[in-house]
Parts: sequence; structure tokens; C-alpha cells
Amino acid sequence: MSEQLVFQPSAAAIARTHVTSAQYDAMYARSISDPNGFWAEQAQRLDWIKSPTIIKNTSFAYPDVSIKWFEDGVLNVSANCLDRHLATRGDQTAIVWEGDTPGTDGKATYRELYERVCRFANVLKAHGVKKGDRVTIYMPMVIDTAVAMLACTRIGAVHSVIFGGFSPDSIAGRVADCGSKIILTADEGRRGGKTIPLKKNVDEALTKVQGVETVIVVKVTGNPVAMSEGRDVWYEDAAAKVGAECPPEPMNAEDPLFILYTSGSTGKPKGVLHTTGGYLVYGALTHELSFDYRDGEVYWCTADVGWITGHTYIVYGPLANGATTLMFEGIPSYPDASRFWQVVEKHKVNIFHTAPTAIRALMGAGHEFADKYDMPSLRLLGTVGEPINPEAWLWYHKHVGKERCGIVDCWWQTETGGHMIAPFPGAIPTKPGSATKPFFGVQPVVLSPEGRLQEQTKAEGVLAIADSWPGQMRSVYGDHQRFIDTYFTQYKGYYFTGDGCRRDEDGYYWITGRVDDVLNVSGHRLGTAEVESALVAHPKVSEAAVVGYPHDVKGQGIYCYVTLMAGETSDDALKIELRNWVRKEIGPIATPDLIQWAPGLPKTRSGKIMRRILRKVAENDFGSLGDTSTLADPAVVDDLIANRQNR
Ligand code: 6R9
Repeated sequence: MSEQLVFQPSAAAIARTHVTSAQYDAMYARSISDPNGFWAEQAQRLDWIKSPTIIKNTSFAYPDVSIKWFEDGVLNVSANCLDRHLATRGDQTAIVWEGDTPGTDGKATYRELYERVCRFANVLKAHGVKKGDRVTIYMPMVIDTAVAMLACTRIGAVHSVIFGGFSPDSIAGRVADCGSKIILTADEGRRGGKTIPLKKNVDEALTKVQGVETVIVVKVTGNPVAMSEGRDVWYEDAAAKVGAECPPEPMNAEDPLFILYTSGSTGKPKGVLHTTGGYLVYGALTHELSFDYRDGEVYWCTADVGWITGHTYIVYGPLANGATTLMFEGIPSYPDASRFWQVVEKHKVNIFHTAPTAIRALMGAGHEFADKYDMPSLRLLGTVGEPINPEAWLWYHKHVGKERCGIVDCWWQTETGGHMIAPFPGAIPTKPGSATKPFFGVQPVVLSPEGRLQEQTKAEGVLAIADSWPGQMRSVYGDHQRFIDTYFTQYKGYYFTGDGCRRDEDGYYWITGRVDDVLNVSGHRLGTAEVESALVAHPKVSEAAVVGYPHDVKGQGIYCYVTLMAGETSDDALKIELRNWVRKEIGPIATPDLIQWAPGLPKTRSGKIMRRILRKVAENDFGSLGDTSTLADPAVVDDLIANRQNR
């Protein structure tokens, strides 16, 4: 079994590490036994206007959940990401930008970024934005987007970034929920050779929501867009009218920093609220230690800034640490599947961080693309966003990391602010498919579905967290009760993650996916991720998604949607082969009942498979698919319905 494979940190990784294996054990133990002492020290990595003396003041006790960190501290996020670096690294590149079209690029040094942020902050002020106001940002992957975010933090405004792929309806809902009176956008974005009509989407959204007084438009493609007199302003015109100096607003550690909307299992997206001090301490520390970041390295996370990974690990963590962070406007497959590797070589990237879905897609395209590039600068690889199947992990290790780079599998959530379970690259041996061990201050627990604490090391159940950590979300914006209901009610006294997990005999955590994805087949529990992992381990399979469906005898049957590698023949003989393959990989209880060839899977624009839709189709209940507007390609659903297997 591939999960028995263990990869030790390389000699090079051990030689350079911030935290050795012995230090990890000691520091972890202290972070739990003495959180006040531990986090008081860690807080000193930031510049405080007033240092905190009260460190941890948190309670998960139902129903009075309350979370405060560093509550008497005062600081400013932009000053920590910019001003304090000017004396030592003003001329160092802060952000490297690589455009969608090969050959287009740019950069900003710390000093340039500082100047751009101050000016943008003055534009916000000139348009009436004050401390505590909510500012919606709907922008593409350009440096100005990071500038806009930092400008909000400079004056104490609360940003709500909306991923550029969201529809006008989604924008309207989010703008209404947080009551923002201003939207920052661009004429258009670019992705994979296409333009994205950002301004046009904002215009359409604003026919559906009241209260927005100002739209500030950054010129990105330069194509003409409609401007509404009195409401819409070109950023460059507004910037010409304001000064270049903008002092940072002193913020309490518990003042809101940003809102980020995320989908749950029910209802409309929740506005996850993060605050200032704890988020930045945690984001900066996790960025440094999980990637073992050292001065001068080029770090590239391929996420979009519209997601939490982009917030914490493209913008705030790296900039607080004085790093060089790369922002990529494009996609992995444009113009072809070698794009990532070209960019790694071009910018001499040392740390590369992406998502399993991208790895699998690139794996499906063939290893020749990665094999053409030696990428000698690469030292470490990251993966985040969903469970990574061992097959993809090993492919990543071999074809991208050239069997030389460690892999950091980071488990965390929008709600957690930063990494929760991830291997320290110079301290923790890795096992393909496991996120390994908790970060400092994080106390994962495994509960039975009924809520019994599993105290033995080897255990399986739902993943909860026993106590607070500084990066934790503080509330659902405007709805604290929903925060308590969603995360603290089903398992009292714990933060409930919504994920299932397994802890092995070494205390390693294996995330099995959202708990609503767990199948129960003839009384046997089975992770959909396990079956998927088995399927994609087959050489002819590119991607697979597995859901349960009602089965007369077994309770639930196993329904597999399978995307084949380019050029493979989808016939009944291959179905039998795959069935036998899965039986062999996992065991007879995992035998697929139904296999459907799926040329495409329904994915959100962030690459997550929308299992809700797959479950409905598998249940032959596609009359009520619900909202499919967030799909990257809604047309795949019609094909899935037409070729469904359970009728
Ligand atoms: C950071 C991010 C959170 C959910 C989470 C889990 C899944 C994320 C993972 C992972 C296994 C990993 N997830 N990282 N599962 N291994 N390394 O993705 O946040 O978009 O809020 O998603 O993603 O199911 O609960 P978010």
C-alpha cells in the first residue's frame, strides 16, 4: 500500500530548518501547556503600536463561544507588511507578477508597494471610506489587487474580496450581506487567453442591490467599459488627485480585518470574519515554518487572491515576513500544460504551492510537460484544498520535485485562517496523502460521529479542534448565532471542522473529505476519497469522483464518475477492469456498483468538485439540482444527466 511509504526530510531540508524534529515536539508541547507564554513570544514577530499583555481569552463552551487573542494589543497590518521592511529591504521585490500571456510580467519592490498602497488608501479616504467600513474587491490577479487589500488594512476598512469568477448574482448577495457602499474592480481580467468582464459584472450586480455609491475601476486590459456618471471613477484619475503619504490607522488586535464568503452545507454563503492581530501572527508564523521560508527565496502559491489561500499565503503571510511572493494571472493549461514549469524556471521559484486538482489535471496531460524542465531552483512543493491521492502526490514528487523536493500537504480551512495540519519540512517525515501533524497550538481530536472522544492514537471519525488558535475566525459577519450553530453545536465544546479523518498509529492525520461524503456500504464506512484515490491510481484514469446512492441491499451503493486519460476507450471491458482494480486496491466492500464515463466533472471555479450535484444525478433525482451557477462549466451537468447509470 502506498500509504505505508514514508519520506524522510532530506539532509538539505534538515540542515536549513527553522525547527528540528526535537524542537517541534518541545515547542508543540509548550504551545499546548502554556499557550499564553508561547503566543506572547510569537506575537513579537510583529511590530505592535502597543504590545499585547492579554494573550488568550477564548472559550468553546456552548452556547457562549467567544474568541479573543491579544485583545489589548494595537497594530496595523499594512505597516507590518510594508513600512517595517523599508529600512532593510525597500529595494527587494515584494511581488513578482506573471501575466496570463507568456512574456508579460512585472514587479513591485517593498518601497513601490508601500507607495502604491498609501496612494490607494488616500483614494479610499477621499471617497469617504472610514475605519470599519466594508469594501468589496472584485479584481483579477494583478498587483493592484494586493495593493487594494493592503490599502483597506491601512485605514482600518474591512475588505470582502470576491473571486473574479463569481457571477453578478453572487456579487450582489455578498455586497448586500456586508452592506458595502464601495466596490473596487477592474475593466476586465484575463485568464487562459480569455477576458473576464469584471466591470460589466459589477454593473449587472448593481441592478440587483442598493446602497453602492462608488465603483473604483482599475485599468487592466484597457478595453472600453461603460462608466456610470457620478458613481464610477477610474482609479488612475482618482489617484492623481491625492497625496502619497498615508499614516497607518492604529487597530485593536480584535478589530475586524476582512470578511471572506465561503459555502457551507446549507444556506447562502457565510461571511467568515477574521480579525487583525491573531490572523497576522498566525498567517506569518505558518508561512515561515510550513514552507521553512528564508530571506531571499522566491515563493509562489498558485491560488487566486479571491480565496483564503490567496489572502494568507499570497498576500499577508509572505509580506509580513518580507518575502518575495509571486502572483500568477493565468491557468496551468494555457497555452499548454508546461506553463507552471516555465514560470518556475523563469522566476527561479524556490517554493511552489498548488492544489491537487491542478496536479491531477497536469498528470492527465502527461508527464512530458514537466519532464522537459529541470527546475533547479525548486526546493519545496505544497498542496492544499482537498485530500491529495497518493498517486498524484507521487507524480508531483517525481515529475515536478524530481525526487529532491519535500511536499507539504497543508490541511486548513477559510475558517481557520492558516495551516492547521501540515508537515514542517525539516522535521516531519511525510506519507503521501497525509497532512501529517498539527501546527503549534492546534489540538485536533477525533470524535465518533455521535461525539465520543477517540483517545487511542489509531482512530477514525470526524475531525474537531479542542481549543482556539490565533488565526481562528471570530464570527459569521452579522450572524454570530450562525457561527455557533455551524461550528460549535453538533459537538459541544469543540470547533467542528466538517471533515472526516483517520489518525494512524504514528499520530498522523489523514483527511478523508467532508463528512457528508462518507459512504456507508453494507455497514462499512468508506471514504469517497479512498475509492477515488484507487481509481485515479489506474493508468487509464485521469480523474474520478465517487458518491453514494441509495441501494436496496447495501444501504448505499458506490457510484463512480470517471474521466479517462486522453485517447483511452470508454467501453464495458474497461468498466470491468476498473471494478476489479478497485476491489484489488481497497477490498471487495469498495467494489464500484456503477461507473459513468464523465468527460468533465462539475467543479466550482476554485476547482472543488460539487458533490451535491453528483449525488443528485447518482440518485436519479436531477430535477432538483439546486444552484449550478457557481460551476466553472455548467454544461457538464447536462452530459452527466444524459448518461446517468441509475435509472
Ligand atoms: C484552505 C482551503 C476547506 C476544506 C476542508 C477540507 C478541504 C483543504 C486540504 C483539504 C485534505 C488538505 N481541504 N485542504 N482536505 N487535505 N490538505 O482549501 O480552505 O476553501 O475553506 O476549504 O477543503 O475538506 O474542510 P477552504
